[in-house]
Amino acid sequence: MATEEILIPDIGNFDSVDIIEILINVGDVVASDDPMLTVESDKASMDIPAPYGGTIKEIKVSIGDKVKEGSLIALIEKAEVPEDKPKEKPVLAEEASTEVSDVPVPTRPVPEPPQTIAPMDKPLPVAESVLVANDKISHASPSVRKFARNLGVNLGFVKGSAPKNRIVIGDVEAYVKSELTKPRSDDMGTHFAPIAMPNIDFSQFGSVESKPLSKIKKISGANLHRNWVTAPHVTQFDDADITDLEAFRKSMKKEAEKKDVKLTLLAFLMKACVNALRAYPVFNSSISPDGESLIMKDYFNIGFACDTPDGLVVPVVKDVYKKDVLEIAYDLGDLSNKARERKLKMDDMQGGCFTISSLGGIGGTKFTPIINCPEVAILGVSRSAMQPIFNNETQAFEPRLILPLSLSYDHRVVDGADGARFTTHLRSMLSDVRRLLL
Ligand code: CAO
Repeated sequence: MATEEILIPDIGNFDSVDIIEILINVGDVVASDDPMLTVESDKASMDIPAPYGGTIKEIKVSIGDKVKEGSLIALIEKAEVPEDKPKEKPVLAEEASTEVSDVPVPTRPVPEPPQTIAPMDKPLPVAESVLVANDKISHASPSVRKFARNLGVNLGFVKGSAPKNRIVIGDVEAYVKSELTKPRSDDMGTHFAPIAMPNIDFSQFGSVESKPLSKIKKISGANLHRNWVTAPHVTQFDDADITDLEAFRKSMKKEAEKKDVKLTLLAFLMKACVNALRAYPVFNSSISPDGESLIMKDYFNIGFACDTPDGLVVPVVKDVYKKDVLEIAYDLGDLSNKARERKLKMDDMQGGCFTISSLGGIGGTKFTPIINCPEVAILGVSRSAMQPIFNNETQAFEPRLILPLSLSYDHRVVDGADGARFTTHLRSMLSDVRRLLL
């Protein structure tokens, strides 16, 4: 097979142009018309195509060299295939914009490129690409544009490393690599992607041990993270005077025990929450999957966060509205036992409308619970404590048992005013046991 010289072809009215990129390596097998080099004048860039197919034996130029028509580029071992198409003269990018540009030049003003990154798996539609990737913003040769276009990369987002910020193939590859290593999220099209967590070797600071996460922790962790980033949370705090309620509960405890029921505060809280959900039905709703409407629920199933040795689970007490406090307390005890013995069935954890997370048996004054989406609100309950409360009628401080409430709600669905109305309603229910049990 013959070794042939490849020369710079007729490049029009240019005496000399700079080589800005070499797209071939020794040993590469190229086909006729494959781009070999990119050259640039002071006005535009162009690719120099291979005149015929074959194997590159030697490269005779370097980046930065000045070349003109007839300059020797490379030696090629010509493949023995018939030439089937006539050679075309290479054209400067500015002379042939439709061939060399990956997008049409916009006819409307071009805004600044957006700061967010276009997801790699969903290339921008052409109309959007036009806004950010055009010759005014990204400076790249036709072959680089073609390469980027094949990968769905919007050049408006790629930083050029060559002189005059020109984008070369390596820049596109580096951009793709950096995008692929970023954490991804498919969160309702918000393109929210937090920066990667640093990978720290903690053993450099002291002795460490690696413990695998339980299955429950992995599942609940993923759900909590999704809910946290999906629903804009607001937490409304309030205090309820439960002095009378606690006195009543304690007076009923023995009677409940005879029926094998532990009458806990949580049962009363469930009753109060259903009363508030009926008064403010928006709290008993979910956003439809398309985000266009609210699904209002006519049933009242209340979930409760339950701490187990394996992690957090949320069993659901069904039809709370139709049950009295003893029945609710019975269900609570039954579900809590099942949760701790890992005997909960799928059905025991489905169908919730609203959740209560009670840390009162443990301690703490206030906390901000994460909504159990697609529910739209959750009530956090902290430890009750005796406090001196001023009585306007007697004009004196009185010791009262105060229960701290923390209501987190999804601000896409619930307004702040309704959040405050809901907790006000709750506290009035909890402060007046007669109304609660009506
Ligand atoms: N203030 C003061 N004392 C409280 C209280 C409160 N708000 N709530 C409960 N207590 C007391 C109770 O009076 C009870 O004492 P008695 O037996 O004398 O009545 C004691 O604490 C233990 O209560 P309990 O925890 O057994 O019962 P409960 O109904 O209050 O709670 C359950 C049940 C399942 C909610 C609870 O066991 C639990 O798992 N809590 C943790 C929930 C959790 O992890 N939430 C965080 C989720 S977000 O990460």
